[in-house]
Amino acid sequence: MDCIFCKIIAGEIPSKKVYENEHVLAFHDLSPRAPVHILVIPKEHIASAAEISAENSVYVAKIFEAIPEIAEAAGVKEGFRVVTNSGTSVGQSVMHLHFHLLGGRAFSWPPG
Ligand code: DGP
Repeated sequence: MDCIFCKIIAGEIPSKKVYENEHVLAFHDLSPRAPVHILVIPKEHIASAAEISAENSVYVAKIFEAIPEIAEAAGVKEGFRVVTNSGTSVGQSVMHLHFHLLGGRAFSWPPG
């Protein structure tokens, strides 16, 4: 499968890893939008949030279990944003489910 994030999981493309367990990998975003910008992804290929189901939702649970630890290690546990883009119309560019963990600056709400 021609998926950049599957290749990162397989170690075929380098990444700056910050966290890994059986289900989850987290690494620094290549084009950071904030002082802290980490991508948290499932180790199984799930195309987007629109493809989450009862069969694969354990990966989502494991991701959100890991996020407090990742945020603490990044120094932003007191305030961070988690966002996922699902679909090209809202900006998804890599078709492997990923949660952006952003912090280290102020963010507007609602997002633009
Ligand atoms: P999105 O636009 O929501 O699909 O976010 C995809 C993010 O992935 C974007 O912020 C840039 C990042 N990205 C794309 N390719 C790579 C890569 O090869 N390595 C890393 N670390 N990040 C990547």
